[in-house]
Amino acid sequence: MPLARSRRVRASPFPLTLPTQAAHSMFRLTRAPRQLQLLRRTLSTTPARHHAPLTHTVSATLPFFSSVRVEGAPDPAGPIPAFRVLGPDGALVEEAREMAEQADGDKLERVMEVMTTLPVLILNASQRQGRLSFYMTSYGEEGVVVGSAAAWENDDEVFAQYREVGVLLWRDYPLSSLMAQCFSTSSDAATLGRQMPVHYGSKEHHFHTISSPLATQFPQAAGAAYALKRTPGREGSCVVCYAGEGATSEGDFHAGLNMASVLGGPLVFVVRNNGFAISTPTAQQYAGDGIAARGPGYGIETVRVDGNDPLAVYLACKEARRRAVEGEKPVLVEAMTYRVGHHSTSDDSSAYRSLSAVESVKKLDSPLFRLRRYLESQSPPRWSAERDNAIKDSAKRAILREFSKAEKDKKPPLAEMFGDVFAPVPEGAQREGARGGLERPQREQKEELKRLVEKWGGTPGWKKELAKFEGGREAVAQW
Ligand SMILES: Cc1ncc(C[n+]2csc(CCOP(=O)(O)OP(=O)(O)O)c2C)c(N)n1
Ligand SMILES: [Mg+2]
Repeated sequence: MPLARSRRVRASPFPLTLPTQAAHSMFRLTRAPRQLQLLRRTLSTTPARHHAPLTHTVSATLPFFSSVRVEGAPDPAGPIPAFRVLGPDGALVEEAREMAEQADGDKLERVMEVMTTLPVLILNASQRQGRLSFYMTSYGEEGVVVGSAAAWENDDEVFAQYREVGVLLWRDYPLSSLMAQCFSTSSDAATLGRQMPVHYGSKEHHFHTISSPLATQFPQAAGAAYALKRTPGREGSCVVCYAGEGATSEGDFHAGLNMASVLGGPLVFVVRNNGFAISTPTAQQYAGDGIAARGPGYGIETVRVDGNDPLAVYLACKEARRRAVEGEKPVLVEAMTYRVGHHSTSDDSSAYRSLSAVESVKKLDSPLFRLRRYLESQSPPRWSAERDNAIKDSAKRAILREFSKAEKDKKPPLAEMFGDVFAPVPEGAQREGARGGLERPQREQKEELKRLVEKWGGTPGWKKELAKFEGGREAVAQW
């Protein structure tokens, strides 16, 4: 058997097998106070906040438990249900009608617009492999990313993982900045051309620069929420922390959640459970009931949502944010979705999952299709084929225009590659062994780069690449 075949695992397109009945019953809503009640979860574990062991419930038997209890679910001790408002065919779940109709229609149209733009951006960026060194897509996860983005205020502080460019699009981050980051040009204001593509950051858009090491955003977000709580004038703001389910296997996830629950501060954790961490399927990532089951362990209010239902994501995140801000505490949202695209442009997922499973999710469960159908069914219709095409056309034109511009822009001088890593060496401390020692690794790296440029800089491939940097090869020679 060829290696690729033997490594292939059966993908579980779980959006199709979510405990929908349970989800529907959980959110059978009639009055607003009841809606809020139903998002509240009680646990079979001890109360989240108790002060003395004597307040524990006692039992004469050994009360082992292996699940959390969800009030309102048909089987309170069964799998945690996911909140759903729109079915895979886009039809409104009758029991959720009242809640769905509270959502602002204009906002949902904007969600649809941004969700429609996202794949156009992805397609045009990822297809240019070779011209763009690397890219990561959000195919299949548009509902989680844009549905949640719509629930935040524009000055909420976002700590993202890397697949959440839709949040920036929602906040009108200019395409020119986006391209400058992906092409590492001199106009890349946040990372000055030193970061890998898709590591966006923008102070103006309250979007903290993405870090490659997974899960570092959890403790950072916990700290930011604590800071927000202590900052006069920022009352009412919230921190949002996005991550994939794979990142939650890192120690930082646990440290971050514990810090957040103990220190407090308004914070919503959104975990995109898309079934994979590169090639590792969730079955090899955890043995419990996903990520939602962990929230109660940290005393954190939690909700699971059908991530392919943009409207449910929006409603759940809006409510999560309200609870986080009013309670000055963290709330966890687990969104069940599916990574339709490859992990990145460096990945070929056919090596570890069946392409037919991917195709069936694409056909049977698209977040774009669900919301589009819902908006088309409104009276008067809030969406149409013409509008869909017009948005795709204008997005494509704008993206290609910015793409061509960024491609021609110069990259910063090569010497700047080493800037901001070490503190500036103080005057008179150049000697090795003194504080000047800090400079040594930087100097060694520069010398190595200079040596390589001198050796290979004249070859056609290197020549072409070096010409893209301000000052080119000559700037290196002057070091
Ligand atoms: C600490 C650390 N370990 C490993 C990696 C390599 N890596 C990059 S993305 C990724 C998978 C993450 O999966 P998940 O959190 O589920 O996010 P998804 O890609 O599915 O959106 C891994 C293992 C890394 N960047 N950082
Ligand atoms: Mg994942």
